[in-house]
Amino acid sequence: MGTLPAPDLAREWLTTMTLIRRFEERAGEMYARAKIGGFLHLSIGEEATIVGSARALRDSDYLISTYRSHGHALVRGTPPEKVMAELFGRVDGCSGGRGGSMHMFDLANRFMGGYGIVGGNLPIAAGIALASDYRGSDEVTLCTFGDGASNQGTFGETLNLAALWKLPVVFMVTNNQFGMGTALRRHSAVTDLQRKGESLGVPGMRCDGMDILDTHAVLVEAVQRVREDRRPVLVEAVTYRFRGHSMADPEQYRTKAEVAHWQERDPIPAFAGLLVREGVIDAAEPQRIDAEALARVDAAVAFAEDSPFPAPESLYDDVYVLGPEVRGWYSMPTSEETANPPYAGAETGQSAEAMNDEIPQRLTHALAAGEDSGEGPAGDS
Ligand SMILES: Cc1ncc(C[n+]2csc(CCOP(=O)(O)OP(=O)(O)O)c2C)c(N)n1
Ligand SMILES: [Mg+2]
Repeated sequence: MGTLPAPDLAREWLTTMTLIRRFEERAGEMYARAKIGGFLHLSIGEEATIVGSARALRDSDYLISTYRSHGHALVRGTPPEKVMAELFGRVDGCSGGRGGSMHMFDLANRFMGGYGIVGGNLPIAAGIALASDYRGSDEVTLCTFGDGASNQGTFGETLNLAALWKLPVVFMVTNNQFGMGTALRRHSAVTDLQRKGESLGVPGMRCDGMDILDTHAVLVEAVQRVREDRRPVLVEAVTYRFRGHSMADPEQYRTKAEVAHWQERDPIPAFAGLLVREGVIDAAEPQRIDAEALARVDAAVAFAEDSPFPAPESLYDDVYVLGPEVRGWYSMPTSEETANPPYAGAETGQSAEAMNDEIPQRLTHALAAGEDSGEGPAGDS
């Protein structure tokens, strides 16, 4: 267990964990009321892992996460209003309402997303770290992913390359005991996840992800090692998600008793109780912090409700990179650039205008003919 931080910091950690918890509870309610579409993955129970690790970073460091990343956006400083508006698919969301729950993004706060592909963020983290070194900075990238993702090909490929190229990445596997409905011991031959990078040249560390002090202490050490040595490490944070994998999860793979057992270690009351016992805060403060969190979440919902949906004619904005440096058949105009398409379809012999007009038309026809892949919460995400 780590040592207590200065009182202001300790209060901030408790405040942020409480905000994430209340925000996610409300997001779950809003999903049930159909205010939020697509999928919704909550990290309730994992707040100490999120806040303890992120607070080991400098503002100039990068954080990259998975589809379970509302808390990661909040801990990096994205306003709750913008996170809630993103969940609602509104234009004022942190990804302009185009990403939704799985694709939070906030470049200004160096939160690099939010990815729906399990393990998809690991190679991106290596790229960010390579860019940091290329620019000669001492920035570190913290890349979080799940226990299930540690079985992905990208895990081995990325850790190998990161070790070989000496990239400054802290890989943090958030071991919440399950990949969807499959328990760790049923999906991974090696359950001591901190050891999974050893053969790839990436040393391992472990923290108690239910304990913010331990998580923070271990991550401070990991970040410092990576910053100074410019070599990756792998940290396993042992935690538990109290809710289902996503909102559509009957949870037949675990018992209520098991969930209740882990809930006894709920990181928020545990830390609040410690701060009261140690005299850092008075006994009434956790309740005040909680009331403030609820008020902030109320404001976030009101903001999201008031924000408009993106305009239909902006559908093709920000889909493809346009410009003379990226030439290809896939270039299509955004609404601002329709007047002056930068593309010249030299390879196909087709004019830029013809290509650029054709693609949206084809999509529109396909949608009208019902050729889209359908919608709704079915599927396995
Ligand atoms: C490449 C890929 N395969 C499968 C899926 C479907 N899928 C979504 S989440 C998930 C489980 C991942 O578990 P874990 O890495 O432990 O993260 P957790 O959900 O527990 O945070 C799976 C298999 C996907 N999104 N991407
Ligand atoms: Mg998991």
